[in-house]
Amino acid sequence: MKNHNVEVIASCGEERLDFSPVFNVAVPFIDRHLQEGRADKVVIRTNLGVEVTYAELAENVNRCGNALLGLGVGRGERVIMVVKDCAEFFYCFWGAIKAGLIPVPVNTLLRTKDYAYIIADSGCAAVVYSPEFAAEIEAALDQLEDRPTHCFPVEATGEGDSLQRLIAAAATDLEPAPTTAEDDCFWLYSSGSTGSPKGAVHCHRDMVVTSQFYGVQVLGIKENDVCFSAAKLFFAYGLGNGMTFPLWVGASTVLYDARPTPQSTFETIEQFKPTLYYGVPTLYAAQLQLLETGSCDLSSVRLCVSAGEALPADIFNRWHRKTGLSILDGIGSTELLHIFISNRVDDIKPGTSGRLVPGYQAKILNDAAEQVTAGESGQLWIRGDSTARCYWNNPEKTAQTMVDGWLDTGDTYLQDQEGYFHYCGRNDDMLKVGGIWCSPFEIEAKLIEHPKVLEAAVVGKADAAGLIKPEAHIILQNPAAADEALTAELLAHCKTGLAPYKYPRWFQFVAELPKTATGKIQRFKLRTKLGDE
Ligand code: 3UK
Repeated sequence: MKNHNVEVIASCGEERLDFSPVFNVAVPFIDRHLQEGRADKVVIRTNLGVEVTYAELAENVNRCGNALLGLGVGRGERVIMVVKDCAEFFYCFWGAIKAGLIPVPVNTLLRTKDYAYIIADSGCAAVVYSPEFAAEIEAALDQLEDRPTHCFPVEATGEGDSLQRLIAAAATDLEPAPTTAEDDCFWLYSSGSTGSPKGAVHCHRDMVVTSQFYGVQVLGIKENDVCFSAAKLFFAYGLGNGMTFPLWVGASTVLYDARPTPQSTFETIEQFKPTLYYGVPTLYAAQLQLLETGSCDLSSVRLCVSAGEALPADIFNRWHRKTGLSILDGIGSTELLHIFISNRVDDIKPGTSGRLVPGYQAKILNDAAEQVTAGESGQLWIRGDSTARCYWNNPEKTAQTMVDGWLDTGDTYLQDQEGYFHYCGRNDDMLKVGGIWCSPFEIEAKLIEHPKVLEAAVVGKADAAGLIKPEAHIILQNPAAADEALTAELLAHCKTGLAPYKYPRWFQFVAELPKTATGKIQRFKLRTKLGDE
């Protein structure tokens, strides 16, 4: 087989991927399209009016790889990307990969202390950021003892370096680094329950696996599809939806550079007419609310996808009634890179995550580590070829989570008699809010900073649509001070230091918190069960 080639081999209805011994994943995802005659096809359209063809994409990927190499970033070194959804995200991500460097896209909604942690933990050689995030990034860099050598924005505001200037000045030809399918390729940080993010290390093979097994086999994505992901590229979910799946089949993608609102998402759909639309449950719920009073022409869309947290059956049904469209709910994770259990266009059971995606195996274990029988719940473990190799710099967490090729998802699931998987909650205290991780410890720490707060416990509570939001239980220094003004004060306090989705939506002032004999807060005792309200 030629270098940098991957073949999809089908036999007996099952598919297998065969990688050439020298394999750089930028070749099949970027360069292949020029050989296959797509040079002039537009691959990226953005809300700012930018249009990029496959030929321009390939050239800018080369330029960007050369620019990074020219700065002295070496093979295997990390490039942190705090970049909004825009064409340069593609150039930087694929340019780094083609040059043998490791891009690390990071959540753009984080705050200074998270960035300081991730930059230090990754030991990165460069940090590239959209100017919108300059204040948080520069504050993070100021906190560090060892500042990475190269830190620059995508677009320059003044004189200095910028990704755009470096790209413009760089050479247009770049040989792909001679990597293999098992070599480290890119990382994604996932939040941990103690608040410290963990870098999941993915190899060159992983994006091929998710694109072929979920993108092609489950979504049936084809060259004429137009993708629009409201979930951003820095999430593993958005990265597949809005970038790797369309690039795998020579399709196109629509990028929206700001925070998605129900309104802006509908406008983007009407303007760019995507065929595949990807959202998260909170957004579908908000869009449904908007459809009560307004309307949106969704006629271009053939299929909607939801992930990040469980999609309540009620939202599926209302969306279907209102738009005639199905939403495929599927569960994915940063560690497995994309969705591994999913509903199918012709096989949907609302309120469940569906069945296994081809290429993945599942087991559900009870507390004695034995497989449970149908209908019984337990811990969900998954095996598949897109699993991260390890967590960077964290052998303990790696050994706990990745065992004999199996990955502990941290979720409780049951499989019913018909084979559908039902989500039953997390095994830890972590919350998913709008599809994004929230650590209760982090929110509690913020609350305790406030001089009037003695103790705090944060748990997830379902709102009217059945979606989880943080609820704070608070013991005050002076219990008599509890009133609406204080609630407003605490809310404002949380909104200043926490990522925007993390503030508590409810405040309960209590006299005591349930604790174990060793003083650990028993958050499970504070949780209102789904469906109680
Ligand atoms: C939860 C779900 C119920 C679950 C992701 C699609 O969410 C993604 O990755 P993360 O690492 O979080 C993983 C965890 O989120 N979850 C995700 N989807 C669902 N729970 N139903 C769902 N449909 O706790 C899981 O362990 O942020 C989603 C594709 C790629 C992804 N990385």
